[in-house]
Amino acid sequence: MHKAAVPLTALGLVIAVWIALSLPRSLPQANATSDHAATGDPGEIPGFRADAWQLPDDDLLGFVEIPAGRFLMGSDVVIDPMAFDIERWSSANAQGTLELPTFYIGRFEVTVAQIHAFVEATGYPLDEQVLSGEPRHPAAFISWPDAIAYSRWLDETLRNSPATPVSLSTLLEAGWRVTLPTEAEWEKGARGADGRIYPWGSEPRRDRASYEQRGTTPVGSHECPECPFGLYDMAGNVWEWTRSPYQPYPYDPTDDTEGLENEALWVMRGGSFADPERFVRAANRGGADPGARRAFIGFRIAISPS
Ligand SMILES: [Ca+2]
Repeated sequence: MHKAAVPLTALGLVIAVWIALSLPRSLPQANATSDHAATGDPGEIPGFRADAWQLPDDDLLGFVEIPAGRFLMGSDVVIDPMAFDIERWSSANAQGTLELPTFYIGRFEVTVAQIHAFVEATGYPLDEQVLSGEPRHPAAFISWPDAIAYSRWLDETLRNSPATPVSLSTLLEAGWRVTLPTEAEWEKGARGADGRIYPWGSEPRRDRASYEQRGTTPVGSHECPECPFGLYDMAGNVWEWTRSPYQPYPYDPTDDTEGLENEALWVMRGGSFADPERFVRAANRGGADPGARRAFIGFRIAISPS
């Protein structure tokens, strides 16, 4: 069953995001150089595999296992005074405990180089705003349908390629799929089980994330040894689409699969280079029109059992 309309408090953040979405579409990229061919092959990038769709060069092609178990979702304004009302779990409880099965999520945001591999394989129409980005930066100007299209292509590609690691093939053959994370999966990946405010702890840290900056940075630029699962840029750099429609809490997994044709906004998480620290907290929830293509919106992928 669907809940009632998004409450007024939620609309406040939605309006804030709408204002953000009305910013100029072409913000500059940090560290940009002019020697990159706009639509050419990105070639070899250290730490990534040109022979494997520019995915990260490790045993699971950049997918990180998030073990099954409970985590604390949402925010208590007594613990985190910067929390928005929409992060409150219910009138009775500020936070909720949610049990998730094992899933996998990308160590990094999806890069421009990975999008090139997708476009070259499929001819999917993406314009120069996406393709002219630096290869190791997060892909931006990505709409929700664009992110879904990439996920579906990678799902099919990994299923059918002999280059896919056996551990990933086994998951896919068992019915798992490459997709966007739900907002619950995303939040657990960002903050772990202990309810921390930022991926690294309770205080904002400029050495751990890219926020209040003029443009994106290459994925993985900010080491985060304190982060629970070793994921990079879960705070800042680009907002990340999820496969969850924007609904008031308490979070209900059935909202992610039922009645989606009626949804107007999709959840994105993590804040961006353009946002203040309040927006890059792990529990913050952004909502955007699925067709929005903006300089500060990208995504990361997951492999989910459901
Ligand atoms: Ca991010």
